[in-house]
Amino acid sequence: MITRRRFLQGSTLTTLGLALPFNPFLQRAHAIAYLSNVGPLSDPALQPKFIDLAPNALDPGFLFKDLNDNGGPAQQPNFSLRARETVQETGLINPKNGKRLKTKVWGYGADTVSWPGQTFQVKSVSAGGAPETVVRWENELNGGQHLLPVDTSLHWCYSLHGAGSANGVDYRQFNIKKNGVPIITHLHGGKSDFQFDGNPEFFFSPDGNVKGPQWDFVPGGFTNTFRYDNNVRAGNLWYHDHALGITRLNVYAGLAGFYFVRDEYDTGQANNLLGLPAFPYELAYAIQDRMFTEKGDLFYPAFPGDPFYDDFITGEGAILPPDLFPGGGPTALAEFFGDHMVVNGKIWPKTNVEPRHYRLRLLNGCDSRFVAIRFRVAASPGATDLNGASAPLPFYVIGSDQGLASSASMTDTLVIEPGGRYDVIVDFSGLEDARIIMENIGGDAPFGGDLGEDLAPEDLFPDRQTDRIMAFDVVLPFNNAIADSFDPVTFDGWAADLGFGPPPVNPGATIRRVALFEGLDEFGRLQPLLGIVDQDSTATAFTWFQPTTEVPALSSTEVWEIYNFTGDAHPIHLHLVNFNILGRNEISFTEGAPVPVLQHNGTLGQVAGISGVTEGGAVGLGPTDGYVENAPKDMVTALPGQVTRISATFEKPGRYVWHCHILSHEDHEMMRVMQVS
Ligand SMILES: [Cu+2]
Repeated sequence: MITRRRFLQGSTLTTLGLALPFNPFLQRAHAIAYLSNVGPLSDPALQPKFIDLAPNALDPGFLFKDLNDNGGPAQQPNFSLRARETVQETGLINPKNGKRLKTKVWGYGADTVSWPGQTFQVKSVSAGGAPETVVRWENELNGGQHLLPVDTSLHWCYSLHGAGSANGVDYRQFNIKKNGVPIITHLHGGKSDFQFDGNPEFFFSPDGNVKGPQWDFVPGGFTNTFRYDNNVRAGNLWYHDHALGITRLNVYAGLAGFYFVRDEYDTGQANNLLGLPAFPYELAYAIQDRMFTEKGDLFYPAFPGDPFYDDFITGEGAILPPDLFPGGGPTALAEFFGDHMVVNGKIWPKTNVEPRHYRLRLLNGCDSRFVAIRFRVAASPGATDLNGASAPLPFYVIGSDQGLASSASMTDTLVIEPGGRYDVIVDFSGLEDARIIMENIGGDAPFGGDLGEDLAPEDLFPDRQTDRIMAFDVVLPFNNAIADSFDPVTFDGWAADLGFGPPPVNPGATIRRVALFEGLDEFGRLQPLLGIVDQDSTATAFTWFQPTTEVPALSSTEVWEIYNFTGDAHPIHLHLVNFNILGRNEISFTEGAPVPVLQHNGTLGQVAGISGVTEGGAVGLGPTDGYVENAPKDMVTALPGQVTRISATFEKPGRYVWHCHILSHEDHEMMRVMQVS
């Protein structure tokens, strides 16, 4: 395991060897109304565990109301939703007096909003659903300030300028105080036309007066009424904010929710052919990590003295000019790891279950954290930690991001990458009166591939509470009126007959070699980048606004070879498509002298020159390693020092994006345009 610190010490990028040219675009970062001095942070060890019930995102009361379930030639599902500020209880208490605290968050909703947003459940065309779901997105974040510190030095909505914004508008005339918070909702996993895909340069402000530059190139111009394609198979999509350079903060504030597609097989109803548990035995949980202040406010580090600041700023030798960063911030950090685990907006919740099979629809909605889950029987029904817990229980993985798997995989550990979704069957039968804890054996640090006992102490929080996520108390009596009919043999039979699993591979597919880099931005802050591997086995890194290099032909199938030259794993996401993860190989390469990387504001950052890229032996990753990938995926874990191969077909034309789903990375240039034409 290469920890971040060890990797950086060994890197060639220890000094900023490049002169920064005079740059007329650099301007003072706006210090948004936010105080670094927020007082003490909440101590996760003093917070209750497994007290509050986890809201089930598939509870009928939590579904958006216009569900198109009235049968017949379908009425078009139609939703009018808003993003707005609200206050909710996360389960946090004041440890001194036990009183419950309230947390200000942002949510999506219809009449009332919540974190996470309410759940969409729509029918596929094949199941009789309408061709499209229509959603009107209202931005009501007009309070004049963000909940969290905004680093306005990044390439973001209101720092686009004439040279870097496609429509020539200088967006530096806008700010959050005057114009409100820009948002744009992305349906993650959706096969959406490009103008409805929620790409970062399609943001819009609360009054709609400020619109991202790409709206100028859409026939008909700006609209906040989006159309989502229902001509897809059943899958576990999700929706979240994707505004340029501020996604990490908008999602952290609460802007995310589930979007389930049902079809004629995976109906979501009891007595489905596949024998899949249905509500109330189907549970949907968004797993996130957060930090809070002692008063219950969301906390996001950005100033000297804050968690990670020293690791990612001073520890790397970054020098933040005081005129741009008064008081040392607010600055983006390379990654974020929260010390409180949150499920559907509740810290360390629990759920009461019957002794039978349950279907869990799990989403990793964290900024940077890879989780690796296990299920273990606690030492006692009241235990709040894993001391004396059983060996991990076996469970089945039956699907992932965009649909069901080609067979059920038995495992006892499952790695869930940030942005990834997994469809899991857990059997609680025979565990009457027990408490089963969902454990996390992923570290509190950038993921390098190690789990559990292989983690270095510096990759774990002291007095770590993030080793547990939630609990399942087997205290409900078995309801004989509803059969417990999940059987992996039955599932595998249907999977073979109906062609579940990842999309088919085209042997003649074009091969595209792309790459992941870690460089430094103009201030010496770690800057993750995407780029390409050239014919001569050198590699070139690019920032977001540099000319597009990923240009798949419409309807073509391509194999993308993703070379990871960094010290960490990156969860890579392609919009529009789902893919087949073909495999991985070791790579070797030479890191040379730093080469300049043009930044959005005309300054130069740098990245180590890469040459001599060669491929080594195959790397096998399977269920026994915690990786289950035999399903349609739109996320893939690209491990360090490896090339990861995926195969995808590009079925709609237009301007899409591909990026790392570590939100702090995509906000800091680890995102590129993907133009399908
Ligand atoms: Cu990344």
